[in-house]
Amino acid sequence: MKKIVMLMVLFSGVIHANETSNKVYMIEKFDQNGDHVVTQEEFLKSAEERFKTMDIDGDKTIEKTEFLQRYTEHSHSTTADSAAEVGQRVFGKLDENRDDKISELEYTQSRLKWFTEVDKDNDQKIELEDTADK
Ligand SMILES: [Ca+2]
Ligand SMILES: [Ca+2]
Ligand SMILES: [Ca+2]
Repeated sequence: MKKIVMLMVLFSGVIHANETSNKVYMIEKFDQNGDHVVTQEEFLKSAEERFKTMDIDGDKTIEKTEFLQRYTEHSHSTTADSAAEVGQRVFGKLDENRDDKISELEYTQSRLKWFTEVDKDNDQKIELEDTADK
């Protein structure tokens, strides 16, 4: 019985830590004017830039090869194999219509979904202390 409680505490701690680090990560990455708040506008702008970096041949779609190349370049995994594996999985999530290409719309939409998930109080801003957390 004690064990179960311990596990639950541990588990909820992990979830909470993940949420916070998700926000810290987003603010670090996407806050462009340095006010420690990421607005939806800032977020989408950086998504657009990121899309352009990944679209190597500039045809407004990210082909699977392009994605995997960029992904393995930027991945911190120790082996290229596992980076490619994770890349495949991430690609699958992004490619909603399964045509092995990520369109700008698919990319933006998945990014927006992420934004909405983190933006708990729904004010189109990611800040460290979302009002809904309190
Ligand atoms: Ca900002
Ligand atoms: Ca392309
Ligand atoms: Ca697609």
